[in-house]
Amino acid sequence: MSRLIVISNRVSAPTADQPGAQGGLAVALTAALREADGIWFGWSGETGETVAPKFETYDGVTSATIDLPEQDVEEYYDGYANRTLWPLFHYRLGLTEFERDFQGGYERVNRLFGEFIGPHILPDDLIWVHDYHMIPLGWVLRQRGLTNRLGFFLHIPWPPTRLLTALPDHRRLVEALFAYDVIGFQTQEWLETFHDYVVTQMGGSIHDDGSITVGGRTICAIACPIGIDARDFIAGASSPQAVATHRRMIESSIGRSLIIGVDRLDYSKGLEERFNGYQRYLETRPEARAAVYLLQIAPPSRASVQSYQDIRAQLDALSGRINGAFADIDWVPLRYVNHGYPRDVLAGAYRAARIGLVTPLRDGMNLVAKEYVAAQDPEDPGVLILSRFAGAATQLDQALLVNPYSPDDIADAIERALAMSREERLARWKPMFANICNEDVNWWREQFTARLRGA
Ligand code: ADQ
Repeated sequence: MSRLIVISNRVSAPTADQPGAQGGLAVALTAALREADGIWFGWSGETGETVAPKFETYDGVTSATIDLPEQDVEEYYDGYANRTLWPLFHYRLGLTEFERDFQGGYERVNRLFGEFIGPHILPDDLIWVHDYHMIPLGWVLRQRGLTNRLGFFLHIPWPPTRLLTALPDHRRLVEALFAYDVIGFQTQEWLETFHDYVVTQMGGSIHDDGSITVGGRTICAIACPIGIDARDFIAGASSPQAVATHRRMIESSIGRSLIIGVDRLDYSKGLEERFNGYQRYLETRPEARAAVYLLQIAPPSRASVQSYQDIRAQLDALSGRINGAFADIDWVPLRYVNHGYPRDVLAGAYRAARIGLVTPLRDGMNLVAKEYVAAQDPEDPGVLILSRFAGAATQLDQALLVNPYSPDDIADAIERALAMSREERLARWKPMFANICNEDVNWWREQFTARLRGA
């Protein structure tokens, strides 16, 4: 059996320092790495001179990390990845920064990865590269003479052609993708927007079997939605920590319905729009006001980037205004919390919530929506309100789908969810739950690696 080599910006395999599993993706990939005697390569998260990778084997899984010089972190990670590609790929042209230095740093770091990883790859290793930080890496590895099977999975949306063409050197970035044998997108929609670029900008052709030819090169591009580790999450929802959290939430709710939001603090998650929608609900339904409250958990991310500092300040102000306008001596309409929680605590909180409010403006998939569904009580499930612009909406189409830009749409959905009969809640939840169990993270991994092995 071939070894599997996973390469991503950060490595989340368990280590002696952090023995706990680091989320569903890490669990699925570490299981595959353990089975295939593989290695997970990535940036250590530390700045410093780049020297040979630091290898560590823990619990049957080997990780290998390199440090990056400060300038590289600024230009590659804070710069091109987080200030250019992330906003552009989430349709936020106004937030996208176009700096030649960022692109230079991005390509330099990808070459650096190739240089340090290349010597550790054996001829029949399968290589699976993840996400927008590492698009050119396949091309770099080919330049070094590698003929291995190479796969790439994009966790975020693929932007419409007209947006992408605003990126200087966009064609160079897309051409680099043709070094891979298999490219995976979260949904059919992102796959189709990729097709559109290939046909209109590169003169490529799409074949009936889904393969794509540009020039003399044919590769395979697929839609392959990521799932959660459903079995583990469901078990976590009955763990002592989850049960204790559930009890704590119910007690502190004193009979009011809990609406929950859980997101990294990121402008793509539509938090401001969500708060506006909730505010619209409170304004327009004064009689129902004190029967609900919203708990928004949003740990800060990418705090060194200005647009993230801005969104944080805006949310602080908006949450203050909502509470100032509507709170009473015994009721606060919005509990806004800026830190992370262990998975089982989240599971308990999801289960206590009558509504899961997941309203990103654009999201490759959105795993929180799936976690909310997985954590529900099968006898008395809550209602998922989901943005139609999240990749998850294609699988979870029994949710109440909303336009996250419309405060009225969000307010109406909250009203409808609160009034929904148990019968309708069950009828909506069951197929979503079945989907989450069937198309879980292991299913996703197997779909992708089967194509990578076989194509
Ligand atoms: P993210 O943008 O990070 O992922 P998401 O899919 O929602 O978004 O995953 C977030 C994860 O972080 C979830 O597992 C959630 O439980 C966890 N999390 C969020 N807030 C937390 C908190 N306060 N405490 C603890 N955990 C918290 C990117 C893409 C997504 C895509 C994923 C996977 O942007 O579209 O779904 O990759 O491919």
